[in-house]
Order: sequence, then C-alpha cells, then structure tokens
Amino acid sequence: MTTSGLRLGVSDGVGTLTFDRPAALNALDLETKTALLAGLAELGAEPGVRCVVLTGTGRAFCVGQDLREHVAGLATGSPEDVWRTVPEHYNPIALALHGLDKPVVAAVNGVAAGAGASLAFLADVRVLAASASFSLAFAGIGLSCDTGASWTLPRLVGPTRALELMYTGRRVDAEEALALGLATEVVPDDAFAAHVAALAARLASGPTLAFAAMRRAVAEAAGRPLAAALEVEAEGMRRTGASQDHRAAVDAFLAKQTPTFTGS
Ligand code: T3D
Repeated sequence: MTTSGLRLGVSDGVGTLTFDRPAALNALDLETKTALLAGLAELGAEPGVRCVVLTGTGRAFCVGQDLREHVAGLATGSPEDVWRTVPEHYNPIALALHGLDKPVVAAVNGVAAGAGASLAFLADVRVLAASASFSLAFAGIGLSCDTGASWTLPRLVGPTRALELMYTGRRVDAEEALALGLATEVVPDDAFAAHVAALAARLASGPTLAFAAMRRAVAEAAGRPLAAALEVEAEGMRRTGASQDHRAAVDAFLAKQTPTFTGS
C-alpha cells in the first residue's frame, strides 16, 4: 500500500515501511510524517507482524525534514505553526518507533541525514549498504537536533563523539559508521536487499515475546540504577518463562530439535 511518500507492505511476518520520495531524497513532508506515524501504529498493532523494517527508495534512506516545505511554511505561516511539527510529528514518531514490541531494522540503503539519521538510530539493528552514509546535518541549517538523536547518539557512540558528529554534521561513510558502532553491519550494495530480507525473516521467526522483553529491558536500563534494571529483567523473565515459545524451545533443545517460535 502507498500513502503519499511512504509505502507499507507486510509479507511473511515482516512489516516494511519504505520512504518513497526519491526525487526529494525521501525528505519528510507533512503527508509522509503523518503516514509514518499511522504506519508504525498499524504495524505495532498487528500481531502477525513480528519484525519491522524501515528503508528508503533510490539513493537515500531519508534526509529528514523537507526543507522546501519548511521554508514555504516559514514564508507563509507563523514560525510557531512550523515548529509544531516537532511535538506533533517527530516526537510521536520517535516514541512509536522506540515503543514497538518487536525488533526494528533500519535498512539504510543510502544517505540518512537530519531526522532521517535520528530515525535510523532508534532501530535495534542498522544494516548499511556500502554506499550509505550518515550526516547529522542539523547544525548545517542552524538547528539543534530532534527525533531522539540527543538520547540515542550518545548511547551509540558516547557523548564526545556524539557532539563532534552534531557540531560538524560531517558525512560518516558506512565503514566509519561500522567502526564507530553506528552500523551493526555493512553489506555490499548488490547483496543489500537479499541480506536485509534474510535478516528480517530470521528475526520474524524468532521468539517475539522474548525479543520484546529484551527490547524493553535494554531501553529501560539505559537511564536507571542496576536494582531497577534487575526488576525489569525479572518481570521479563517471568512473562517469557510462562510462554509457549519457551516451553516448546526447551523441549526442542532437550530433544535436539530445532524450535519453532509462534510468538505465543
Ligand atoms: O520544523 C522543522 O521542520 C524542524 C524539523 C527538523 C528535522 C530535520 O530533519 S532538520 C535537517 C534537515 N535535513 C538536512 O538539513 C539535510 C539537507 N541535505 C543535505 O545536507 C544533502 O542534500 C545530503 C548530505 C543529504 C545529500 O547531499 P548530496 O550532495 O548527495 O545531494 P544534494 O545535491 O545536496 O541533494 C539532492 C536533491 O535533494 C537536491 O534537490 P535538487 O537540487 O536536485 O532539486 C536537494 O535540494 C534535495 N534535498 C536534499 N535534502 C533535502 C532536499 N530537499 C528537501 N529537503 C531536504 N532535507
């Protein structure tokens, strides 16, 4: 299904959201932001979707805010109207992505800039095509940062490197992204689509409940003392320990068989 600048597809347990405005390097206009928020809600609520992939069409992943729309808004409306997009779109999108109870893969097919980079940083796994790159870009247009970059980036690369990347907005190519910990893996361009499909299929056939509990535990642990993290872990273990997936997988292990996970 295509809604404005975004395509949503579901196949074999994998929900894919594809930015599809290649002529604008998949910049986020109002329609695309609205569709992204709705798409995340739809995939999040669909139990048959067990892994979510975010990717782009053409030579970009996503280059953040559509600056043509932004400038047109500043020219015709009040600045307050333009800036409402942060609390009304970018923040809910970041929270929706972060709050999904299934693995999220950013398949970074090309350049990811500004809020486009921030979206990728919110994923659990960032697979980069060899020709892909990141740019924090915000400083280049005299802006701060949004869509969670102040929260994700220091956690990924440490505060000093995070500020260096934000201050300069410089291009970080795929190999450097891997070295910095911004990329989980880098794949040659011609093998990229097949690699992402295999990875997503693998995650979608995994123990969904356990993945969701891990996702939550890791996110919650980030800003909490050890004792609180241990409580979240204990609750996750209690819930996943009561699942059919767990029982079936333990039985399969003892019988030297391969488990089948159903997400129940
Ligand atoms: O209220 C609010 O809106 C606040 C929200 C802010 C959130 C944000 O995301 S702010 C950050 C916005 N993004 C940027 O500042 C990135 C700007 N783009 C770039 O720095 C470069 O284009 C790239 C590094 C991403 C890629 O460079 P390059 O050399 O590969 O391509 P290019 O030639 O610069 O761009 C190609 C076309 O895409 C060009 O259009 P044209 O001349 O072919 O008609 C360019 O204008 C267009 N384009 C690139 N980025 C954007 C864009 N069009 C609209 N919005 C963009 N963000």
